[in-house]
Amino acid sequence: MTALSPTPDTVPGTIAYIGFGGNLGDARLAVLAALDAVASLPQVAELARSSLYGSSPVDAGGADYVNAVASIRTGRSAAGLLQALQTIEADAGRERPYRNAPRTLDLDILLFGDTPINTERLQVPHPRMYERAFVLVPLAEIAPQLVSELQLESVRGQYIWRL
Ligand code: A4P
Ligand code: MG
Repeated sequence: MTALSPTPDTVPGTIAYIGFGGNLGDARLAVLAALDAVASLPQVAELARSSLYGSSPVDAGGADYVNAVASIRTGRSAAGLLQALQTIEADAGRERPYRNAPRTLDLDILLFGDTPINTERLQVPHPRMYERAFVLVPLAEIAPQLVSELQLESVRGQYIWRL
C-alpha cells in the first residue's frame, strides 16, 4: 500500500519561511533539488514555493546567485529544522572556506512562526533578510502580506530577475 503524502492541512505545526541560494556549480539544479528535499522531509509539508530568481552577489563575490523562498508547515522545532537544512547543505557539497564565500547551496530559516529566536546557533527572523532583494522579492511573491512596499523600495538598487 502506498502512503498518501501529507497535505499541508494534515501536518500540524509552525509556519516557516526558508531562503534558498547558491552560486557555485549548477546552482539552478541545486536549488531545485533542495526545494524538493525540504518538501520531502519528515514532519514537513510545503505550502508554497517562489519562482527561481537570478541575483547579483550582495556583500559577496563570485558568480550570480540563484535564489528562491519556500513556505512550509512543520512539526519540527526550529533547531530540528536547522539541523535538517544543514544536512541537505552538506549533501549538496557545501563548504565554508571564508565568510560569504561562493556556495553550492545555502539554506536559511527566514521566519519561524511569530516568536523571535535569538540563540547562539539561530537568529530568527534572519538578521539580514530585510536588507536583501534576493530574500524580499521571492518572499513577496509567495507571501505579499509579509513584505511592505517600503521594504521593497529600500532594496530596489539590488539586481534581481526572474529565471
Ligand atoms: N544561523 C543563525 N541564524 C540562522 C538562520 N536564521 N538560518 C547560523 C540559518 N542559519 C542560521 O551559517 C552560519 C551559521 O549561522 C550556521 O551554522 C547557523 O548556526 P552558514 O550558512 O554557514 O553561513 P552563511 O551562509 O555565510 O551565513 P548566512 O547568514 O546565511 O549569510 P547571509 O548573510 O545570508 O549571506 N547574494 C545573493 N545575491 N544571494 C545570496 O543568496 N547570500 C549571501 C550569504 C551573501 N550574498 C548573497 C547571497
Ligand atoms: Mg546560511
